Order: sequence, then structure tokens, then C-alpha cells
Amino acid sequence: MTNLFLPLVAKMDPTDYVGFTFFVGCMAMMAASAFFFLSLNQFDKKWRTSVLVSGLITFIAAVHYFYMRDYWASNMESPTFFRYVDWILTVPLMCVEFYLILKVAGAKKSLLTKMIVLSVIMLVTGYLGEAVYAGQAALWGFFSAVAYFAIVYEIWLGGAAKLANEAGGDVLAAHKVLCWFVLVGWIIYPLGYLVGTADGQWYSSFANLGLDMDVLYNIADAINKIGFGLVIYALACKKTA
Ligand SMILES: *C/C=C(C)/C=C/C=C(C)/C=C/C1=C(C)CCCC1(C)C
Repeated sequence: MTNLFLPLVAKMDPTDYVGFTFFVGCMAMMAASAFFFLSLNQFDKKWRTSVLVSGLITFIAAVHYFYMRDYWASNMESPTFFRYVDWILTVPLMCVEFYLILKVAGAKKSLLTKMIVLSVIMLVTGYLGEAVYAGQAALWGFFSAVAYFAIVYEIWLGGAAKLANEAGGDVLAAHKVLCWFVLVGWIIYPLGYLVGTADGQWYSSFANLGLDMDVLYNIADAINKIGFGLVIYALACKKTA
């Protein structure tokens, strides 16, 4: 007789710490989304969009984490496709956050376009190196890193930095914190990439560091998506008070 009670939830190995971080990621992203959405009413109208975008970033991530958790639990391999779909939606939204807070100093659409284009280049080349041309992971990773540093330059020293200085006060302070997130929090991603694609590359020793690509990506997502959102939330609180 066929078993009609097919298991709907894949078994979890108690020592599967990668699966554990996917699980915690789901809950953290979901809780953060509820927090941002439910706080919306307390802010002045013009700050609501920024906090709404914070919630959308963690919400989109929450949905992808549910898929990634299941994909990992059923296949025991990296959910590269879902990972990059998540990033290609959420990273441009993080660029929108920069644009929204700098609008008070007169940020133009061209700043937004530039940052979105750079982030898409960064992610598409990263995907090609991780999933399509794994043999040339170093080269594609290099292209991706160039786009990443162009973003870092734009916010620390380029047009976005000038606008932040003009805005001053709370906006400048929040911009600075976001800059640190991009410089320090985002650098975890290329580290994860080096660990995950090390096989057969000149940096093959990264495979022996005892680190796991997905754990690094999951930790980085929690820090950056929720942390970013909280910086915006705190700024909206200050501006409303
Ligand atoms: C919420 C998701 C975020 C903030 C994702 C950020 C991803 C990156 C900054 C990825 C960067 C990469 C490089 C700089 C080089 C290697 C390939 C990537 C895509 C991992």
C-alpha cells in the first residue's frame, strides 16, 4: 500500500548548523518585517515611505528564506538561485533607501539610477561566477568587486557623500552609519564567495578556513537587512519627534 502521508517537512539533522541559520533567518526577517510595518503609523508622512521600504526589504528576504530553508533541507546544497533572486530585489531597494534619505538635500534620480545599475552589475557578475562559469569564479568575482567598490566610493566620497554633508544633522549621521554597513557589513559577502568558490582557484586555501558560504551569507543578510532597516527606523523616529 502506498504511503499517503508523505512527509511535508524535511528532516532536520541536529548538527546541521547551516540549516539552523536558514531557519533563524526566516524568523528574524519575518519578525523585523512585522516590526517595521506595524510601526508605520507613528511617523510623519514623508518618512513613512523609508520605513515601508525597510519592511519590504526584510519581507522579500523572509519569503526567500522560507524557500532557501526548504531547498537546503531537501537537497543539502546551496540555494544559489533563490539567494540571488532575493539579492537582486533587495539590494536595489537598499539603494532606494540612500536616495530617499538624501532627497531632503536634493538627490536626483540619476543618483538612484547609478547605484541601482552598479548593484545589478555587482550581483549579475557574482551570479555568473558562482553558478554559471564556476571555473572562472575569480574573474567574475573581480568584476563584481569593481562594481561593489564603485558603490562604496559613491556613498563615502562621491555625489551621495556630498549630498549627505549638505543635509547635515540627523540625515548625515544616518548616512554615515549606512556607509559603514556597506563597507564592513557587505564585505562579508565577497568573503563568503571566496569560501564557496575556492575549489580549484588560486585562493583554494579559503576552503580550509572552516567557514561555510551559506552561514556567512545568512549572517551578513541578518546584519545588513535588519540593521539597515533599524538605522532608517531610528532616523524616522528622530525626525518625527
Ligand atoms: C541583502 C543582501 C545584500 C546586502 C547583498 C549584498 C551582496 C553583495 C555586496 C555581494 C557582493 C559580491 C562581491 C563584491 C564579489 C563576489 C560576488 C558577490 C556577489 C558575493
